[in-house]
Amino acid sequence: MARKSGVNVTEIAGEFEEVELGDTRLDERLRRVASLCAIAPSESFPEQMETVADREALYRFLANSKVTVNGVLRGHISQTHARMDGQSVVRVVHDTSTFRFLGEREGLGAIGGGGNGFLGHFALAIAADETREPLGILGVRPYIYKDAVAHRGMTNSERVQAARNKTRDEKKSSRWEQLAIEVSASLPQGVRPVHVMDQEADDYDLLAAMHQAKLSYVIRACPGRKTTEAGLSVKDVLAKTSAQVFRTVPVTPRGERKATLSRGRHPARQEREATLKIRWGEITIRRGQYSHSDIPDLTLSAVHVFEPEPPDGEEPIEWVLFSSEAVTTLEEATTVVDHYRARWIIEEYFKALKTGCAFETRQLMSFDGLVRALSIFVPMAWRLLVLRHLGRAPKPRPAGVLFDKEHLLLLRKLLDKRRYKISAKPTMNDAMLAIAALGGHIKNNGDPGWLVLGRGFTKFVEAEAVWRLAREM
Ligand SMILES: [Mn+2]
Repeated sequence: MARKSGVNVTEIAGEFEEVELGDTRLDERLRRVASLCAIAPSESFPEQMETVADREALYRFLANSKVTVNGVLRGHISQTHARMDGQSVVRVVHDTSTFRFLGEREGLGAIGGGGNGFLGHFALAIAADETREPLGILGVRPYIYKDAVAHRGMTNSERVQAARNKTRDEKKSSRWEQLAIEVSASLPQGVRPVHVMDQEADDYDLLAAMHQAKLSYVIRACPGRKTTEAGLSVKDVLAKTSAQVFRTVPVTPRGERKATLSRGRHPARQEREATLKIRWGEITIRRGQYSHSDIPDLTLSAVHVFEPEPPDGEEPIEWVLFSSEAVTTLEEATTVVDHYRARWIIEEYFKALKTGCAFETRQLMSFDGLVRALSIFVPMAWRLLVLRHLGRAPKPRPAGVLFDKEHLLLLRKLLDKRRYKISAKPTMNDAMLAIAALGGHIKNNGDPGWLVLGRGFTKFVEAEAVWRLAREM
């Protein structure tokens, strides 16, 4: 059932082919446990492992100190590089997510909002064209907040001082440029990465490090940030240039619950069409008093997208984006905005990992074990993401992008029993809905969520494995 290129919906083995954990038996064990996990990504380990021997092998694997995130992901990263074939620019979206676990586990740290867990900093490759196809994960850095413990009992000013005394490399925020530098260095020849980061990365030292490493980036910035022009913020400087009508965009509604959960960062809003304007220019920012950077100031491009006339009582849409790219025309400014618009896909990826692969329900008793398990789920979550992403693309794509003829035949047979009909020339959307239907999704209920899609996918992959077995006999 292999396809010539790209992605095949039920095959994960290729993502683990090139692993090198320093022990061939360990490599083989990884392939075995990964293939079992892939059959049912959302199920618990005891359910995924068919035999007692497999279960023991899995737990031994997850307890082995030779098993590292980079080692396990080697194959997936190299497949991700292969999927960049023929592309001159690739977006690399970076972000951090929190993984929360119930109960006492060894080595976890306190995380925001209460409870224990760890953080994972990720880099996800996304095609730079309008398909925005997720190509795979390029790097993962799991870490724990150690400051919470180290700073216990300190006064506020002692805490500030402790933070200032850290070198750039010791600072948590350096993970952004470190991963960007590392990921860029290993990309195939001729592929230029544009690194995309949210406002957490608007930090002088980080921007300076990106410049020194000559990396391309689009980073969301604080509109009120000071510039070298006396008393003028980034927004003030840009306000001196004339704005053009940009786009009309639908704004999705946001409830009170989300507003409360985000502590005001994402206020509640009504559904509306927002008319946006755009302007751009060059701005210069200066390093702060406690900066570790040896560059005194930085000149970069800034693009301002804003809603000049928001409805009464609604927060206006506003983005300021910093970029290394030259921006002198509307087209160039639009390119910067479009790079940033691909950022939300990493948020979807985190949902695929947490809900689609049920990562936070894993019953492993230590940070190290959980991190090893995470690395096995990284390629699986990516595959679920691709399925949902292509299934929801505004321009319908044929199901053949991800499914071969036999897959579709099997899907038809499985759904016949439920009197669910798939069109003769199915699109990716038809195929995604069909997979979700196996998980109990009802077509009229709109796009399937991660839970139901993960469940349907589990059933499909299981059925495919049985079918293949039956044909071999
Ligand atoms: Mn973030």
